[in-house]
Amino acid sequence: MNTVTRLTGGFPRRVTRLTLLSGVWATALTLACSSPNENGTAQGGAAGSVANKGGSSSQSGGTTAQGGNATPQGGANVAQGGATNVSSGGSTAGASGSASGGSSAGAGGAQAQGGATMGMGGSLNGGAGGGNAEPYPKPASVPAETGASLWLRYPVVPIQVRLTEYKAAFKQVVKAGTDANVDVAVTELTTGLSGLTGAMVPAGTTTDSGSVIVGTVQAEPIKSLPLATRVATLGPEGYLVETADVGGKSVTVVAGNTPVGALYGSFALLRHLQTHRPLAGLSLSASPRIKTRLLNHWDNLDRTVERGYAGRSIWDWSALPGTISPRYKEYARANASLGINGTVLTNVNANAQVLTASYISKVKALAGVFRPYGIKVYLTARFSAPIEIGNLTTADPNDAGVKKWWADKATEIYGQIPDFGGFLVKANSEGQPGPQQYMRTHADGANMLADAVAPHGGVVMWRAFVYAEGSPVDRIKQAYEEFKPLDGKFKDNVFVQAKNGPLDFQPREPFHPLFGAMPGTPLTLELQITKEYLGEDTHLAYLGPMFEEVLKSDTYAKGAGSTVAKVIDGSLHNHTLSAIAGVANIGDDANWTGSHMNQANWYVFGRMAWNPDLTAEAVAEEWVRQTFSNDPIVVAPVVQTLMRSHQALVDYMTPLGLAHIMGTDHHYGPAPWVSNLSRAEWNPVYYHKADAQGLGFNRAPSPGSDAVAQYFQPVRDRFASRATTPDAFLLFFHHVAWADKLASGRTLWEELVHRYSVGVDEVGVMRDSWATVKGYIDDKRFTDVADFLEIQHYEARWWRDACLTYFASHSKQAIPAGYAMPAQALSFYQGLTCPADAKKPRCMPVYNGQPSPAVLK
Ligand code: GCV
Repeated sequence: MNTVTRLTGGFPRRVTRLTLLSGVWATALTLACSSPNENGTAQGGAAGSVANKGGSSSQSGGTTAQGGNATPQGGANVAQGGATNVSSGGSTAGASGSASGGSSAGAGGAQAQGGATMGMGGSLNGGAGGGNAEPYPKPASVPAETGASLWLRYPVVPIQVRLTEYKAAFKQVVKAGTDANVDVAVTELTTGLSGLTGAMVPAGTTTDSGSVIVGTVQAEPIKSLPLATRVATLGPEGYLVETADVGGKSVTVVAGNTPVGALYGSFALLRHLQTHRPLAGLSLSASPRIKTRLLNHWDNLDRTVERGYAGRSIWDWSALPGTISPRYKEYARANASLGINGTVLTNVNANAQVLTASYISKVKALAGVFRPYGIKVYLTARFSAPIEIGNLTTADPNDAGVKKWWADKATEIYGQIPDFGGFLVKANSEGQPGPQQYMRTHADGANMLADAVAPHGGVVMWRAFVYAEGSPVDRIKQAYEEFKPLDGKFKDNVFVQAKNGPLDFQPREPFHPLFGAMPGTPLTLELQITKEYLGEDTHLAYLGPMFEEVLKSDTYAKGAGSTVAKVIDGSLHNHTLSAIAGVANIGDDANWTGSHMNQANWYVFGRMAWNPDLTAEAVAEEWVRQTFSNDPIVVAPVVQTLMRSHQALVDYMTPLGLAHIMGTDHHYGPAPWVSNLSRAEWNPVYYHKADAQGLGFNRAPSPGSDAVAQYFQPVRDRFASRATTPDAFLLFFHHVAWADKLASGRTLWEELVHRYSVGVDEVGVMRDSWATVKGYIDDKRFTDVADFLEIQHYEARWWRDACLTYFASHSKQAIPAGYAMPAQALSFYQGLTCPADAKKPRCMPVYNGQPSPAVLK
């Protein structure tokens, strides 16, 4: 029995825990119109480009190609994404999406001809944007960085032509309007422009040439400019950034319909400059597709963080409200730079204490820091709070006293925090209390809370991550079975929040069948930025490709093109509300996220929350340029490393649709053999179902669990048939015989060995690729990343060898010729007990020998 005692504000409770997860998933585009392959959309381009580097990478490139038409398909999709961004007037990402999208497929070709570094740089006009051929000087020395500045570093532009251009254009910042958001915009612009130009760019009051005018269209001089009418079409959070003539003076205008729009425009301009784009033809405009863009912190009041790998919670509750850590403002800046406009401060495994008066005053203090950055605070609501802190005897949502208690509580909160966002609720899941304890439904519970916050303009986000006690036929069916019948029964200010996949945050899962299936309810997509099942802080796995996969998945709810992105942005079913949430990976570590590379996952969540059409590769590129360097010699290998990293991890952890085979509770290392936990669906053996015949969970129609019936056609039929299920999800939906042939021509057993082996070797390629940037970025961050890649390489081999020795005990087959033998016997891996630190359960014995090559020929 796997149990954890959660101490949440004085209410210790034993909570049953899942220790297995599953996951596999494929793009809707793949589902809709192409033959299956293991590689996601963006992976294709990256794999293709890497394959051309030769050496060990050619193994994986070859593998990718064998997996199907990944490279051309990926390239095409990336290019499509870029085109969309440009036409929607996207800012830097829009522009770079176009550039790198086009180059993604092309990058491989360029590199095949030996232009490895410039392949990507060339696509971006010499790496500095806009046709600048001036090479980046190799830095003589680079000062150490902790990573604390994230992507908001603003080093002086090191190429003269661009520096000269920027210096001429940016001499002062002038405010148009009087709101706090605009004040912040001025501060951000003066800070950023001063850093980038190496000259003081102050705030000014009179409009001279070289001014940046930032503000709203209601304020002069923006109000009288011709561009003001175009801003009006961009919605409340949209922005337009262009050069203009004001009274004969050449200026740059950053205009929003609202102050927060102006703030977002300021960050868009800074992003443009941080990525060294030219100013000629400057025209950045965008507005968010999704209205509510939230981080969800799983932070406890004692400053532990559930599934946190970056130190303690940044919320220093005991010091609040008197002491305001400078980190709160830095946090708000970083989020605002991405367009994140809300944060749920507390864990969904909630503690009612946060709803008491003393905590509300602390929350109020945080809200005060965040407000100028356009960020609202939300809290998790523990359903039993009326009992725990309200002295009631029931939390029954139909009870008049309970209703009044919540209504009064909402009034109390809004009295302190008028722009409070609302409540996020995990109910009747993993031991959390909920309405079902009173024979009420999720809708009854959500609506009661919705009534409480509605008079104040608040919302309720009710999570669909539920699974019942007992041993169900198939756990992944439960959320749909519980929530689909409730469609149309929720109040107007309720969201139902579903994870990207139907199981849990696995390395790869098919999209959640609830997306598209509840037309009468706005659905929130919950992504996990913190990498609970993806190597936590240590393993490099850039989640952009995974996020892109789910957002582009076609549910077919209203025919082809009914993507998950269109479900959650409200456009598919005409909802006014729309939301997306990312479970934060933030803690009090100096670098915020436990590893430098994990910052990219915070970044890409925010950017895709703003525009779900952005491509993972475009976002990776802008992040690398801002975080490390614009020099193509850095940009190309690091972007490629990011882009291949997720697929590499899937391959060495859970290839071909395997899921939830991680170690009990910590979810870090391999443990596919675990079978002794008290609930069936806590055990890895429940998910992979390895036996003498084969491997995989049969979710096809009877005798399978028929989970596929929860999908719309043609997705349902595609997953129901062994022949049409993409390799990426094969074992998620089918029990496949060991000797069955896959699209590659290999048997299942051979393909499993191959995938696991390629995954290991890919990490070797990533490590070697990173080594090439030494001397081009600071040694501190270089070494931090290099050290983690070294660990990841060994641990990938651990995963491979542990899983293959275990599965071989069922398949009774030997490792085929051409692949390395596992380093140890199965009993060795089963006998490993990892160090006491449950957050980093690393096993020193696995750091022996040579992790790669695993593919020997
Ligand atoms: C917050 C999984 C995680 C839990 C998490 C839960 C959830 O089970 O392991 O830590 O709890 O998902 O999303 O509610």
